[in-house]
Amino acid sequence: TFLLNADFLKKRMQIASLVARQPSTHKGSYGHALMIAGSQGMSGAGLLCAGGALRSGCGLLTWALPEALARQMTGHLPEAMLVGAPDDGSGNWTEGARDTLLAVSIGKTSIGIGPGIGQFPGGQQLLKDIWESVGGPLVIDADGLNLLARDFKQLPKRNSSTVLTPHPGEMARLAQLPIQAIQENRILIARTFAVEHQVTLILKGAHTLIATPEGEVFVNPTGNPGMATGGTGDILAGLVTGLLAQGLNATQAACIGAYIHGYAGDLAAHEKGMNSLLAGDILDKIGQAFQ
Ligand code: NPW
Ligand code: AMP
Ligand code: MG
Repeated sequence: TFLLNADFLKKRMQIASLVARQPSTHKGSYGHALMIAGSQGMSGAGLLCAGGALRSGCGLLTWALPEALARQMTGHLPEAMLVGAPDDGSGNWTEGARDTLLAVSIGKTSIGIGPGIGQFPGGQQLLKDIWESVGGPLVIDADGLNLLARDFKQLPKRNSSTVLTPHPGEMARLAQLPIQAIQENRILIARTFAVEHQVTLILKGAHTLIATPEGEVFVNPTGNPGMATGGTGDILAGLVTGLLAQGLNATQAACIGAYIHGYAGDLAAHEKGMNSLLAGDILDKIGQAFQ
């Protein structure tokens, strides 16, 4: 078990080469992430995780969302390209989005799915199809995890990296254990799950853990209880997706993503106070955290 710190991120995770851009590069050098997030009533989750991906430094971001919501979101995040997927007419996801999502995933260098997508009829099958049919690095968070939880044991191994970002409640659903059991055995449960299912797991909460498919576990020291507020996890999902898009491996993206997310949370808490910290304040501090 390793404690993450700045020295470790520099030496083992090579964070400096991520932050220092080569002069002759262009946006095509930094990957194209796809974020599948948000639904009617949870457009904020989509905005926050798309924002996290953009602040990671990825070259391009496409945000896929239900088409009625895409119309409402036009101009809200001008840096993101929007793809409206067939929905129920009111901005909620349906299984009918499948072909659009599979088509738009082609050529993307990473894909993130789950924040604010809700639980919807056909959602389980849609998530299974994405798990099985989409190539390249995949990040699954929030409702994406909830939709997969019941079938998790039956899923085939993916050929590319898969990063899961559960909070303890989501981990309890995935592992089919009570939340208390998760919290009492965080390191053991995270490591066992990551090795058994060959995924990279970010088990969130105070002292977020990163467990790798090889059985390594990293403990993140950054972050504070001010981050216990809606939308903070959505930003982490976007940040990790955006780091993967740039070619970092899953261990690097998960460790750097969790560390920078918590560090940005600490900078935001210093300025606003833990009590008043908003998820959007973390987004605004990601750049300074990288510096
Ligand atoms: P409790 O309450 O203590 O019993 P859910 P969600 C537990 C979107 N959002 N330690 C907690 O337990 C998300 O992206 C949209 C211990 C409870 O059982 C999702 O798509 C926003 N327990 C959707 O909402 C902003 C912990 O987990 C359960 C824990 C639902 O996600 C908000 C709650 O989790 C949100 O991000 C901890 N550290 N943390 C927007 N602006 O659009 C959590 N629990 O039921 O999965 O609900 O996380 O709010
Ligand atoms: P979510 O529940 O998905 O919105 O994720 C919450 C985010 O805030 C995760 O990155 C957690 O690690 C972080 N967080 C929540 N509570 C705390 C805490 N008490 N200390 C440190 N980080 C926290
Ligand atoms: Mg969450």
